Amino acid sequence: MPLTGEYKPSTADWARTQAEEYEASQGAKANTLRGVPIIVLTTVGAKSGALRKTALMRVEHDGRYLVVASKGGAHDEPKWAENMRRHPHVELQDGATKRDYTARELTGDERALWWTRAAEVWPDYDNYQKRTDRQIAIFLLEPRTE
Ligand code: F42
Repeated sequence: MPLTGEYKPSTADWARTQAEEYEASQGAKANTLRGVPIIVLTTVGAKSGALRKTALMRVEHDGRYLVVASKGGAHDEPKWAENMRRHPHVELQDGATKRDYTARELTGDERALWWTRAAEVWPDYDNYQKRTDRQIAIFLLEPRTE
């Protein structure tokens, strides 16, 4: 069941532009960052209840996706992370395909396994973690059946 609601654009111009161009072109344009594929995540705003669309690196394994709340190693966490804690039903667009997923924050061994997978795709994640005292949250997105 797709998410419904008013879309509220991100205040980060570069990221907003990439997310909107990617979605409008069915993933045919604006689909990489430094040559590495991205996806677009849609979350429901924790405060606004609006739809928020966020370009993120594509980390996929067996039909499940990982999203990394790095924000370049900033000390403040990206807002979309709290959106997902409040509203775990999210949408993810990978190329022309958009599906519904349930987000689950990872800890322990599961977190370590998926962090390794993420750093294989985007090695800078390790550098981002060195820049901040906060443990960068990561979320596993598992396909919703209903
Ligand atoms: N960011 C990452 O964290 N990880 C990545 O792997 C990543 C890859 C990537 C690839 C391409 C690209 O173009 C951007 C990429 N980014 C990546 C950046 C990402 O797209 C986001 O810009 C970044 O993570 C920051 O996310 P953010 O949710 O903090 O966005 C800010 C800029 C924003 O839009 N803020 C809004 C605003 O109005 O200030 C609020 C957004 C929001 O969700 N608001 C909540 C609501 O209810 O609507 C309330 C939030 C609150 O509590 O105030």
